[in-house]
Parts: sequence; structure tokens; C-alpha cells
Amino acid sequence: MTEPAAPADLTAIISAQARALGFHRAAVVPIDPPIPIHAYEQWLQAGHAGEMTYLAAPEHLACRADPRLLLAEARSMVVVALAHQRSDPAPPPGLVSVDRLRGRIARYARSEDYHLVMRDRLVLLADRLRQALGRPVLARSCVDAAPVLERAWAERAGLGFVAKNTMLIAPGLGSHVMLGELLLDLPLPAAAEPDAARGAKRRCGDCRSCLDACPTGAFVDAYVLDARRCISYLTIEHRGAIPRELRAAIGGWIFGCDVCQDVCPFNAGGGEPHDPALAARDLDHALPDLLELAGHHSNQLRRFVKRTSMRRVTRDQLLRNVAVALGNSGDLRAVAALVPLLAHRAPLVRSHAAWALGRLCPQPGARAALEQRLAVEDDAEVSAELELALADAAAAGG
Ligand code: B12
Ligand code: SF4
Ligand code: SF4
Repeated sequence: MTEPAAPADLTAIISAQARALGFHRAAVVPIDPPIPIHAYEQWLQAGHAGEMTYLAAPEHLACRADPRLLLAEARSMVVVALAHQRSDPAPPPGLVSVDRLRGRIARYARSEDYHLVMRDRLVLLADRLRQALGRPVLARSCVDAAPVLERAWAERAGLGFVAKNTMLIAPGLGSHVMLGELLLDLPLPAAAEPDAARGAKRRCGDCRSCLDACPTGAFVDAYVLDARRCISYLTIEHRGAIPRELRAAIGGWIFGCDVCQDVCPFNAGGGEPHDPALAARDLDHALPDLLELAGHHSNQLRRFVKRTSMRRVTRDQLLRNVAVALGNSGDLRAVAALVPLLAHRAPLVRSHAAWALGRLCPQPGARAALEQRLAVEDDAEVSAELELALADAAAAGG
């Protein structure tokens, strides 16, 4: 039986146990005073949250303003960071290069779902604390979905700094880290020298690479993102039709986007190794084959997203995204994969397949397929997309 730890040692114990559980960074921060939410409220008022209306629900706002509403007894918070893969795999022999018919999935979503991985480890961390203290400890784990201002708390805890692309950058790890928290009823002092705070004072300086590189121009300003234009929002959170004027800029992304991180100098170089649990599941998740995905039936798509963060999208959304990426491929082979999607049961999929075929005209077959579908289509919005696609095709000489 181990001796119960003195409270003064707890911060060190937490840090050591978090490391033992695989977290790359961990730091403790008192929960009082809470972080002001006016920047967050301004962001909501400007409409930047788009359809993510849950972010503005009164109870959600109240919790963000004071995490004690998530756990009344909470006195402190452990903030953890877990690094996911930051590079793409080399194409295997036979797949000469990453061709245009390979889509792109944000790196955090190619692996086992980080929500599950981090939640399980935070629960274990709480158990180990109970053991160390030899008494019950009230704890609540939060990963992404809970109404916590995760980046701002991570910054206050000393894990890193919030950068112009709004990402939390942890020195030595870059921004390819996922965040989680453990609320505790223990009155822990903030670490005198928070884990990994070294270099946290380095900021963006004059750099603005991410702001300039964003394909859809989603940054209103440094530190302010209009989610409605962000590819991550458009491919994941947005349920309906993707605004036509943004589709071409989405390129090959079918779930999320990493562009504003890829251009960041803080992400250059190898960095510390990622957690093995957050490595890409296989080649199909690292370099998804768009033709194959477009032909998948429901069960295959369900298997593809199973236990990954991609569970968040419906199969229709995923096919919508695949259709857009195929339309952007400029590759003749995409036509044969898109034509069957014109007859898909979901109008959302049919309309995006129409747009994609319009972009691929004058490839053989694309125009004829659009005309045939228009003759039988009974959904007004899909018919309108078919007509626009035919007009695009005519303008392009198809
Ligand atoms: C909604 C949401 C989104 C939205 C909106 C993103 C956004 N920038 O606001 C969309 C769908 C677009 C999105 C996209 C992504 N997301 Co997201 N998302 C969230 C979520 C659920 C809430 C974020 C939020 O509240 N946004 C509103 C803004 C106003 O708040 P904020 O970004 O936290 O900003 C704070 C600071 O920037 C600070 N601040 C504001 N102005 C200024 C100015 C200065 C000078 C400073 C220093 C600070 C500062 O105050 C703000 C409020 O306190 C969080 C999880 C969570 N519970 O927090 C994950 C989260 C932010 N997302 C995450 C990730 C990984 C992503 C993507 C990289 C996924 C991808 N690859 O596609 C992209 C990145 C896009 C980007 N550049 O932000 C991670 C970020 C990890 C990290 N290292 O920062 C989080 C923390 C999830 C997690 N648990 O790990 N996301
Ligand atoms: S994730 Fe992509 S679309 Fe969103 S802000 Fe970053 S670069 Fe722009
Ligand atoms: S690309 Fe430059 S401006 Fe953007 S987050 Fe990185 S350092 Fe900051």
C-alpha cells in the first residue's frame, strides 16, 4: 500500500502520471478566476459560428464563462496535449505519386478518434490521483465537445500560446496537438514552471503565412476565423449544400483541412514523435482513394469512418465532400465515378455530383449525364444545380 501523497507533491504526480499515460504535455491551473469570454461572445455575435448554434446556447455560454458549472466542486484544471501525426506517409511503390484522385483528410482524423483515446486516459489519470491521495477525488474529463474554452485555458496553464491561425502552439510540438482537460476538486497551485512552458513567449511576430495561405480566405484578421468560410467547417459541421463560390477552393479536402498549420514555421521539422494511437489507421485513411469512396455503399462508408473523428459526418455529407473533391480533380476518371451519384437517393449528393460534372465538362460523358438527369430530376434545388452545371459546361466550351 503506497503512502498517500501530500498535496504539495500532487502537481508533480499529475505531471508524471500524465506523461506515463502518453500525454505530451500536462499542466495544472487554478480554476479561479475564470477566463473572460468577451472575445468568444464577439465572435458569436459576428455570426462567425455559422450553423454551430450549440456554441451560443445560454447553458453552453454559462459553462464557458465558468467551468464550475460543469463540476460544482472544481478548484483546478489539468490541461493536457496529445500530439497526432504531423506528416504524410510516403506513397507506397506502385502508387507513383499522390495523384489528384487521392483525397485529403485532416491528420487528426485519420486515426482512432482522439476523443475516445484522450477521454480514456483522463479517466485513468483521475484514478491514479485517487490512488496517490488515498481518498476520493471528484473529477470530470472534457475533450473538445464540453463547453470549455480549451485553447485559452491551455495558454493560461502554460502549454503554449494562441497563434494568429487561432491554434494553440506548444513549443517543441507545434500546433498538431489535441487538447483535453480534467476538472478536479483539488485546490492545486499552478506549477511554478508549467510543464513545457519553455519558449512559450515566442509568438508569431510579423509572420502571416497562415492568413495568406488559407484557400478560402477564412481569416477575418489575425486570431479571428470566420468558420463559415473554413474548409474544416464546410466539410464537417455544415450539413447542407456547400456555397458554390467556395467549392473550387476546397480542392481535395474531404474532411477537415491542415493548410494553415502546414505553412506554419512552428510545425516545420520532425518534432517530438506523435502518439502511436493517433497514427493514420492505414493508407486508405492517409491517402483516401476518391473513386473507391464514391462507389462505397452505406456499410462500407460506415466502416471507413468507424471509431475515427469522421464519425461526426453523415454518409451523405461524406459523399457530398467526395463529389466536390472529384470535381476539383480535373481528372477524366472522375466522370465515371460521379455519374452514378447523380442518381443517389440524397438530393445533397446529387446536387454536388452535378456541380462536379459541370466542372469536368468537356470530358466525354459528363454533359450527356447531366442532361439525362435533368430530364428526370424531381427536386427543384438539384434541377437548379444541374442547370447551372450545364451552363458552366457551355461556358467552358463543353
Ligand atoms: C468550434 C471549433 C471549430 C470551428 C471554429 C474554429 C475556430 N477557430 O474558432 C471549426 C469547425 C472551423 C474548427 C476547425 C478546426 N479545429 Co476546432 N474546435 C472548435 C471548438 C469546439 C470550439 C472553438 C471555439 O470556441 N471557437 C471560437 C473562438 C473565438 O475561440 P477559440 O478559437 O478558442 O479562441 C480563443 C483564443 O483564440 C482567444 N483569442 C481570441 N482573440 C485573441 C487574440 C489574441 C492576441 C490572443 C493571444 C488570443 C485570442 O480567445 C478566444 C476565446 O477565448 C474547439 C474545442 C473547444 N471546446 O474549445 C475545437 C478545437 C479548437 N479545434 C481543434 C482543431 C484541431 C481544429 C482543426 C485543426 C481541425 C482540422 N484539421 O480541420 C481546425 C482548425 C481551424 C482553425 N484555424 O482554427 C483543436 C485545436 C487544438 C490546438 N492545437 O489548438 C480544438 C481545441 C479541439 C481539441 N480538443 O483539441 N474548430
Ligand atoms: S483549416 Fe483550412 S480553411 Fe480553415 S482556416 Fe485553416 S487553412 Fe483556412
Ligand atoms: S504561420 Fe506564422 S502567423 Fe501563422 S500561426 Fe504560424 S507563426 Fe503564426
